[in-house]
Amino acid sequence: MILRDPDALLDAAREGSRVALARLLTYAESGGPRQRATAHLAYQSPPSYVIGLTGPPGAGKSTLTDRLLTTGLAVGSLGTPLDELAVLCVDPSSPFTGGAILGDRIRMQEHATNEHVFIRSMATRGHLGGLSLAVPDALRVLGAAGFPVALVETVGVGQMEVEIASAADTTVVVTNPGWGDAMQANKAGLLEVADVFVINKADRAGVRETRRDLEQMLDLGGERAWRPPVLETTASSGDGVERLWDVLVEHRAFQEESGELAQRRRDRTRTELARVLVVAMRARVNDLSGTSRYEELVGDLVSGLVDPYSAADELLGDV
Ligand SMILES: Nc1nc2c(ncn2[C@@H]2O[C@H](COP(=O)(O)OP(=O)(O)O)[C@@H](O)[C@H]2O)c(=O)[nH]1
Ligand SMILES: [Mg+2]
Repeated sequence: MILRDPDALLDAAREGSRVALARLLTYAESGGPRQRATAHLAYQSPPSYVIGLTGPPGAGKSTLTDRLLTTGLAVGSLGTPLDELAVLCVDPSSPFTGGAILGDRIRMQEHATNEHVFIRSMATRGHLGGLSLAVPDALRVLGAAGFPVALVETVGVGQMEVEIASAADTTVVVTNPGWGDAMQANKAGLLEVADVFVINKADRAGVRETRRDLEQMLDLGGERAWRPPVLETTASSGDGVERLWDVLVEHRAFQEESGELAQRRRDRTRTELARVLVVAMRARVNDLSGTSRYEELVGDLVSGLVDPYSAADELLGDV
């Protein structure tokens, strides 16, 4: 029997059905009444602890994520062994589930068949900004399904990617030796979201210069209770990955003890609600612009009987 009801699907997902979980995530992405019902359920459960990895294409995020899965499952989180981990691979630049995401799959192949790991890819569907609603919803679905920790890999370093990456509780910015060019454009944005910097491909030349650049940039950021550490990894061999995992656990503990996690989640919730409102308002505007009253007001505007602000006020009167 094929389940379609979000309630029943969530029960099945909690009992370990990956098929049910995958279907719920499809609902979360696709909009419509099922998306609403899924969100309604998902937001009633506590969220996963979300670790985001972001950085330019080719930086080694997928390879690193693959290593983190192994380490995370073995070492666990804050003294609690992890029975399962989820990964969301997000590619805002790709309209299809092709290219980069296929690469992610291959990079994480070792875990693709591991029953303790769930990997899901998301690419831009439909309207721009769709992902910035769909990713938080998908993460909540993972939380509701019972994953204590989820990893999110986001391609790119632009504002949009950074926005998605900031849906995480801990954000790792993955760089490489000679990182400067790729990230110059959005240095400030990256500095703002990074909790941890990783210089991956530390087996290559130029690590020292890159570290110096990053530390200088962090110096300019001033005093903070948590200064993002700059770590070095070689994801392809696994060097430095255990240290990275330890730092992720430390950052989580820091945030939980300082109250920063609760604050941060609240701030994020504020932003997410505003985004949902914008989408709802846009739909309302679309509806309004199809009414006869709208056309009448357009006529009045053309004739100079009304100004556009008063017309908008009138149209919005019953919002
Ligand atoms: N030399 C070296 N190559 C790496 C390292 N990590 C990843 N790579 C390679 O870099 C390429 C891109 O890696 P990938 O994980 O797909 O990067 P992503 O696009 O950021 O997800 C692959 O060919 C990897 O094998 C590393 O630490 N050192
Ligand atoms: Mg990748």
